[in-house]
Amino acid sequence: MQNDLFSPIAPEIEELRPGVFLFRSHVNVEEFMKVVTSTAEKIPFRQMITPGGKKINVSVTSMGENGWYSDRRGYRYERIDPITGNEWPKMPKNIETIISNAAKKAGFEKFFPDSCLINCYKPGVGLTAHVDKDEIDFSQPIVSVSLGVSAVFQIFGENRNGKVMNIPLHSGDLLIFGGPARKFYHGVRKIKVQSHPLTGNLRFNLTFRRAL
Ligand code: MD3
Ligand code: FE
Repeated sequence: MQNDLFSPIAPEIEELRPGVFLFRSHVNVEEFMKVVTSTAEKIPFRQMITPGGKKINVSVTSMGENGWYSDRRGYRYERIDPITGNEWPKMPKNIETIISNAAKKAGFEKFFPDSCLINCYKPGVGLTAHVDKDEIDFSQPIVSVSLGVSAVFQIFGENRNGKVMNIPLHSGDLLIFGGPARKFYHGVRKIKVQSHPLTGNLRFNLTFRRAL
């Protein structure tokens, strides 16, 4: 792991709260960005509409067997992209292996993601506090990978009006939410104007999930 080069005795994983595991600078950013680019070439980033009719600030696309989708009919996972009528791009095996191996290290032995939601943040865009509850099995964790410019990620806990934990996330960081944390409220503060050699002023976040 990259971390070992700089601090051999530092633990590779930090458990921030029960069920929240942070792996700093864990992934090869160039390798993951290639997958983001090739996915977006097939299914472009787009802003979805909430069931209430509001446009979501974050632009999204998906890869894997199932893609997250939202419109006036609700939040859900779809096997076929309703816009292009095509299957979502495949999740590369090597990427899936990196993710499931990280999950194993956090104690999730059988995590086989069938969906990866890719979020794109422009400066000024954030995510308000929410819970991810469109997936069937909450015993499965969610594994997140951050790419590009940095963000402040927020963990609220069981309800959104408790004490907030602010966690800076940088390119290459991998975060796992499982167990009690799987149903925590969380969000992302508005992205500041910054620059990254591979993404310009953008931040990408990949969330690997067992959807169905
Ligand atoms: C905690 N994405 O896509 S990733 C999302 O940085 C989402 O784009 C954020 O929240 C982002 O739904 C945060 C970390 C994350 C992902 C899923 C979670 C934290 C989570 C599910 C449950 C609890
Ligand atoms: Fe979320």
